[in-house]
Amino acid sequence: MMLTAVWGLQACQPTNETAASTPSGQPSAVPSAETPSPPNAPIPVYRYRIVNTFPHDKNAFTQGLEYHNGYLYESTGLKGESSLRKVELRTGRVLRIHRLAPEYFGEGITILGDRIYQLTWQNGICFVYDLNTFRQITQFRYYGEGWGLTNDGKHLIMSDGSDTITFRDPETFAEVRKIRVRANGKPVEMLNELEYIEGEIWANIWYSDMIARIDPQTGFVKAWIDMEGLPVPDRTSEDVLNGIAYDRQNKRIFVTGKRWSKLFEIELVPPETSSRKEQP
Ligand SMILES: [Ca+2]
Repeated sequence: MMLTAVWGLQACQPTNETAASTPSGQPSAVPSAETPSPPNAPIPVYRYRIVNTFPHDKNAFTQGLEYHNGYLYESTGLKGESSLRKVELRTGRVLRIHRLAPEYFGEGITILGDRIYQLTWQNGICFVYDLNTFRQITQFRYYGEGWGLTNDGKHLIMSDGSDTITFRDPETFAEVRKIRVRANGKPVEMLNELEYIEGEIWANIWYSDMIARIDPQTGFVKAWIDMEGLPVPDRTSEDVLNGIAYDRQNKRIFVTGKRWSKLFEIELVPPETSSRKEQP
């Protein structure tokens, strides 16, 4: 029933609705992707080009990444090692750090206004900090797991490891709406770290090198980005891609992963017309 309702929703929309929400006429590292139509049309797979490589703390078990006013903000996980950090992009140097109490496992972060929101994995708590001091302002409780977090300027946008993304009120953390993420009608689960980029939700898929570009209205995957092949030294199977950040002013995309010694600025490479992939 849910699926029927979702398909019906798309059928009622003009085909260029999502493209129209993306600013046009300016150079961008993010070529706009239209939702494939009809819904079973092949989903384009983008590749990437490395523009810059920066140092990244090899000990950071990255669970959240965001760019704000010239700096990276990062959340790290694992009990006893979880933290919130302000990081200098060029050097990877940690300029400010708040360590979580050892019972908490840090997850996604996002900045809205002058607040930083930080999820925890299975603690059911979202911490809220002052952006400049990292002093805790308040905290919210939620049911279920916390994985990725971003925002669209109005709502917090949260993943929990399933195929569902939840929009929440930043003042109360109350649920506003949910979307179920689908690629050619199939659920896309393990949605992890998130970033809101030019009117799309980008989600890296846990334990894969794929990023989904998701329509925030329908939940449809408009495109994939295949990140396989990033040159990360000494990478183990646990050290997965898990960090997307976007510099809106300069349209720069950054990616990193758990315990990666490098952070990459990338540009997207549009797919060859013959290059198609159904699932990560
Ligand atoms: Ca992010």
